[in-house]
Amino acid sequence: MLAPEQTWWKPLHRFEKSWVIVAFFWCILLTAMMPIWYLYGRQNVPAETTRTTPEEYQSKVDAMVAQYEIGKENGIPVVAPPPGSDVYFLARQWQWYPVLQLQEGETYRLHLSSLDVQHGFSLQPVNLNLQILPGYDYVATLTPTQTGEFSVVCNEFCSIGHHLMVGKIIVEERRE
Ligand SMILES: [Cu+2]
Repeated sequence: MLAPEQTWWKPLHRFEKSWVIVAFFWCILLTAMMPIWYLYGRQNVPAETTRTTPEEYQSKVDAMVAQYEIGKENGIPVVAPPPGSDVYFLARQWQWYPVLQLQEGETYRLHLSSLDVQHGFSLQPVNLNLQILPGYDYVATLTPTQTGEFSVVCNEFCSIGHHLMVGKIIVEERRE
């Protein structure tokens, strides 16, 4: 066994020192970007959150479905709520419910909540991502700007059937 060299520590080389300084300021910049992006980024959806319970939320969804159902798709109701209204969309293992049919250019208050565990609302191909938590009613104010069929996938692993969680939002041309 050889003892380590006694003078193993040597002052930093000029290059090493400059890289440490660069890395330090880069870390500070990236950390600062998080709140800056949160406050000024264009990606944020105007939203508000209130407390709810799975039972209360489920009854709001059921009431909307009972009132505005226009058909079924693979056993899931297709709902066309009036423009400008409060729209309730729920996540549960392993389904998005119901299918929403919205109109282009109209503003909706889209309520999102989960009946069981945490899910992730990911609207594709727009790539709008929101966290869905049980017990919280998250209200995003949205105005669809494109027509078509949009898929909602779950981007928060919610156990065995997670990959089967695909929902749909249909955006129709505005009716006069
Ligand atoms: Cu999931």
